[in-house]
Order: sequence, then C-alpha cells, then structure tokens
Amino acid sequence: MTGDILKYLREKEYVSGEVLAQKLGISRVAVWKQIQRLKNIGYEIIADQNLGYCLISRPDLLIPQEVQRGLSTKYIGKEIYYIPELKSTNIIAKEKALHRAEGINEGTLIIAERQSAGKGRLGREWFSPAGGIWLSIILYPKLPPSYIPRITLMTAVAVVKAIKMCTQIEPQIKWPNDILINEKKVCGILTEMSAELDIINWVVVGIGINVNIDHQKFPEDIQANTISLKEVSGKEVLRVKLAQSFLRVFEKYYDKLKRKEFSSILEEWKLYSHTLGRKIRVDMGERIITGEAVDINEEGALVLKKEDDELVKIISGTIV
Ligand code: BT5
Repeated sequence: MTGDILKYLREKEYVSGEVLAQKLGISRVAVWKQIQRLKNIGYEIIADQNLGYCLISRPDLLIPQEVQRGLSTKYIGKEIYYIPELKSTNIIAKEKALHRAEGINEGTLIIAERQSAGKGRLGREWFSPAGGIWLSIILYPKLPPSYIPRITLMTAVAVVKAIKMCTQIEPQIKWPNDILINEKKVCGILTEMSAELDIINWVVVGIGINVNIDHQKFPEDIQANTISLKEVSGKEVLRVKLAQSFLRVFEKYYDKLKRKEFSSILEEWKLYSHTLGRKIRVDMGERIITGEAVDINEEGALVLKKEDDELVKIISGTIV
C-alpha cells in the first residue's frame, strides 16, 4: 500500500488525499495513516491544506520500493524480503532456500539495515550496525559443488566493480572473500550451500559492505583492520545506488558462470588481486602453509609455491 502511495507521489508535485483515497479505494483517514508510516521510515512528506501531499525527500533505506526502482536486473532482486533488524540475513535466506517449491525463486534477496548476530566464516562474528549493506542472495545454480569457490570469487569481482562505479575507489580482493581498501577490510562475503554429491541444491551468498559507518563505531579489536566507504570518500555514499549497481553486475557475472565462462571473470579477479605475488601464510584449519601466492586456477583454487618449490592448491582457508 505504501508502495502505491509513493508511486502517485512521485508522479506529481502535489496529490490530494481525496485523489489518493479514490485511486487506492481506501478512506482519506487510511491514506493519512499510510503517509504517517512513510514519514516514520524517513520519507519527508509535507501536507498542504489546499494542494495535498508532496514528497520532498526519500531516505537512503534499502527498502524494496527503493532498491527495485530502476533496477535493471532480470531476476536478481525481483523478490526482496526486507527486515530492518534481524540476526543474520544468511540465516533467513537459508530457511527460505529450503522452500524453493513454494515460490522462493532464484535471485530472491534478504536485506537488513542491522544484524544482531551477523556471521563471518567458521563461526566468526560480523559486525553489522546501521549504515552498511547487509544482504543475502538465494541461488539455485545447476552446477556441481566444485563451483562454489568460483561463486565467491565472482561475487568479489562484482563488489569491486560496483564500488568502483559508485565511488571511483578501486578496492582489492584478498583471497578468498575479503575486499580491502588501503589494506583494510571494507567487505566480506559468506557463501553457504547445500549439495548432493554432484549437484548443488541451493547457495546463499551473503555480502556485507561497510558503507556509511564512522570508524569509531567499529569494535576496538577490529578497528585497526576495518574501513568504510564513507571514511575513504569523505562523504556518505548512496547505499541504494551501490546495492543496485552490485546486483546488476552480480547478475551479469553469475549468468556467465552458469554458462561456464569463468575465464574472463578470473582475469578480472587477478587484476584486482591483493594476494597474488605475495608471500603468505594460509590457515587451513588443521595446518598452516607458507609460500608465495602464484596463481588462482580455473577452479578458483589458490596456488601456493612452497619454499621447496612444490605447488599446493588450496580450495579454502584464511590468510593469516
Ligand atoms: C567474512 O567472514 O568476511 C564474511 C562476512 C559476511 C557478512 C555478510 S553480511 C550479510 C550476510 N549475513 C551474515 O550474517 N553474514 C553475511 P570472515 O572472513 O570469517 O571474516 C570475519 C572477520 O572479519 C571477523 O572475525 C572480524 O575480524 C572481521 N570483521 C567483523 N565485522 C567486520 C566489519 N563490519 N568490517 C570489517 N571486518 C569485520
């Protein structure tokens, strides 16, 4: 209902309560209530006794009406569950992904303004206050489970391209799932899935971008290693625009991946890489391997050259 009111308010400078009531088939009091709801979530609307209602400004909230307005994707973001505050968008997305048969389609998004229990990999916490983009995308790729690392890599490239387009800042990608600016983390990606032996049932890609977050808001223990786009650009970045750019590029690259055209995506990944050519230590859970990161192969695995020149392929791990 609020979506319909917004549509009419956008069309004309002023729209009277009577006209809105007529168009929507509701009472003028009901119109007034909907206007109050819009004001409560940040829309600035003035009311003139003779002329009616006038929309003055929109909030930079990631509500579906705003994200979907002008979004040029075919299926990513066509359905959005917007929950201003929740534990973790990935948790809700995983619950929803189980209900594919009931109409939870590929490209469905879960978006939040704040997460109370945002998740990183391996049970780590993801700090998610207001001002960031915290969203999860539900996918059902007809691909083998071995494609999961490639999905994370292509998501990283899509994030970098979107940030570049909206802010002129060029971030770097730290294998496998971190986006860095000035060596500090601005975005993390959490890819989760359910699969049979040779086919993926569903994938949930969670993306967290620090957009308009003041540095002192980060918990002390991670302050030294984190950064937000607002800090780097010196001004607020429009989250709706950034989210839209990301979703558009994401769909383009994901379509490529589904056609098994990963090479060009990999080339771009390498262009933005923070990892290749460096001496690194990779924590693989049961052991830590040291060596030079010499390549990312066609499967999305990191190729490490050890001191003794032996090449090791690593599918998942954390650079320490
Ligand atoms: C990640 O894990 O980087 C994946 C983060 C994914 C977050 C998104 S938000 C939407 C969706 N819903 C979720 O619940 N999660 C996803 P990992 O590589 O394990 O890094 C986690 C580490 O990053 C933490 O241990 C902290 O050191 C650091 N960290 C936590 N919050 C951060 C933040 N906001 N910005 C930068 N670094 C952060």
